[in-house]
Parts: sequence; structure tokens; C-alpha cells
Amino acid sequence: MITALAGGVGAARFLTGLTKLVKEEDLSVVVNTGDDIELFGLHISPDVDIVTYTLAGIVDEVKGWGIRGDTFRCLETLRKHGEDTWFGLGDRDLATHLYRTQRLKQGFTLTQITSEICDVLGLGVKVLPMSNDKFETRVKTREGSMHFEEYFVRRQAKDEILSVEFVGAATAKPSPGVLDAILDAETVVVCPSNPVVSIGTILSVDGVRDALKRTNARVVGVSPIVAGLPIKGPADKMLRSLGVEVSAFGVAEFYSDFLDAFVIDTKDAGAKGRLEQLGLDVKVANTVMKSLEDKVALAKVVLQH
Ligand code: FO1
Repeated sequence: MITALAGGVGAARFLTGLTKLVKEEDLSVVVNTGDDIELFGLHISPDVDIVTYTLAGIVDEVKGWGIRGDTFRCLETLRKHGEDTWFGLGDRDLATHLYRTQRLKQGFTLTQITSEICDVLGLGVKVLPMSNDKFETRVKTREGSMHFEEYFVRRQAKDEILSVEFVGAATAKPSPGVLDAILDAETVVVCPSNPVVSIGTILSVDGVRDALKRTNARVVGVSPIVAGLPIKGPADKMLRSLGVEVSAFGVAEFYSDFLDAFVIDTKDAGAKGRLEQLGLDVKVANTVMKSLEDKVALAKVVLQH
């Protein structure tokens, strides 16, 4: 059994390659819910939807999120009503949020609802929200504290980050199946997602980091930083705000208390020796996934012992 820890777009792209190598029913994906946001009274789970849509083959590959070919009529009409429509919610995507919100009101959990959505999408992969409890990633800037998505999407990640806060981390419990998925796996893969707000959130949920240290699984990470820069998103700003070196080494150190192996990009081959001093089994490969072949090749390297 393989368990992956995933955020959004980068993780989903990697998982597309992984699912070409392993049977879907042998794969569990623990997904970040710190980006979850309520808009127009709807509960939106951006990373969960990115992972399910991508693995179901319906994601908009260009954007990396939302549904391919979706329309935005509802949002256009809301804009006419003077609503601020900064978060791109497509019409078909809205059906997911309407369904999720209704089922939550009927007392079902995010885990149960995600499983129902996966069934409808014909997905055999087990997609596990990291927690069914309230958890919100917030960013502190000179403009004050704001939801991560407001920082990232509405303000296009332009603000200097003073600090990142995980509201709910002290009380959020891992959702059913998360700890077992880590403890029972042969391999746990830390996907190439933002180490702070996509993986760091999962690590902050009660018992997760401990399970990663205790598991007999081989825990292998894929560096989301290539030659000192993230492939996508604000990971560099976030790492810097935590005083973490913005490099493959910095990320490996951030995960070092539970990591066994680390895959770094060919551009960072020079860091191999320094990483091995952390006691890591280091593999050098192309981690910039442009084609399906790239994704499968990277997944192959990750699974290699
Ligand atoms: N990202 C954007 O940059 N702009 C958007 O308008 C946007 C809308 C959106 C809608 C649904 C969804 O599931 C994700 C969406 N994302 C959008 C992606 C999201 O903001 C981030 O990629 C993740 O939260 C970070 O992994």
C-alpha cells in the first residue's frame, strides 16, 4: 500500500504519474484542507478537488484546478449583483461545492463526502482529507491577517509574509484512516507541494508527524524546490518567512525527522553529498513534470528502493 501526502497542483500532477504505476486501490492520498474556504455560503476544498479532478482526468490541465471546459455563467451573474468574484468557481465546479455543503449540513464528514465524490468520478484511489475538523491557513502581512486563498489568489501572493498561522491546528484531529494509511503503508510519498502551507499543514495535525516517525514505511519526499525556486506558488516566500533555506536541502531539513529518502532535481545534483549527511538516501532526477512521461518517470524513481 502506498500513501501520499498531497497539497494541490504539483502533488496532483505527480500523482497522475504514480497512478500509472500502482493499482488505484493500493493508493491512499492524504490531502491538505488548510486552503478550505467558505464563499457564498459554500464549503470549498481546493486541494481535495484538485486531487480528485486531476486523478479523474477532468481537471483543467492548463490552470491545474477547476474542471476542463467549465463555464463561469454563475460567477458572471454574481458579479452583476456586485459580488466580489475573485475566486474562480466554474458552474460544474459549483455543483461539487453545493453537494459538499448540503451533505455537511446533513451531518456527513468531509471524508465521507469526498468518498462519495470519488465514487461518482469512478476513482479507486482513497482520497482522505487530512482532518474533518476546522482548519484554516492564514497569512499575516502588513495589511493584517488573511485567509491563504485571499493572499494567494485575490492578492496574487504579492504581499510580504510576516507569518503563517494554522488556525485549528491545536484541536484538529486526523480524519479516520489517515494515521493507519501512514502506519500500514510500505511507502509514504511526500509529494512536491508547498512544504509550509500544503505539507506543513498535514504535519501539524495531531499525531501525523509522530506516525511518520513510527511507520515502518519508507518515507520518500520529492523536492518542490528546484535550483532555489518553487516550480509553482509562493513556497520560497513561505520558507523564508519561517527562516528555512529555500533549497532542496532546506526542505529536506524541514522534513528530516521522518524522511528516509529524497528526490532532488538534476539542477540540484550538487546538493547530493550535503543531503546524504542528513542520513538521507538521495536520488537525482528530473522533477520538472511537463509531460505524462515526466510524471511516470519521476514516480518510478520515487518507488525505486
Ligand atoms: N487558483 C487561482 O490562482 N485562481 C483561482 O481563481 C482559483 C480558483 C479555484 C477554484 C477551485 C479550486 O479547487 C482551486 C482554485 N484555485 C485557484 C487553486 C487554489 O487557489 C490553489 O491552487 C490551491 O489552494 C493551492 O494548492
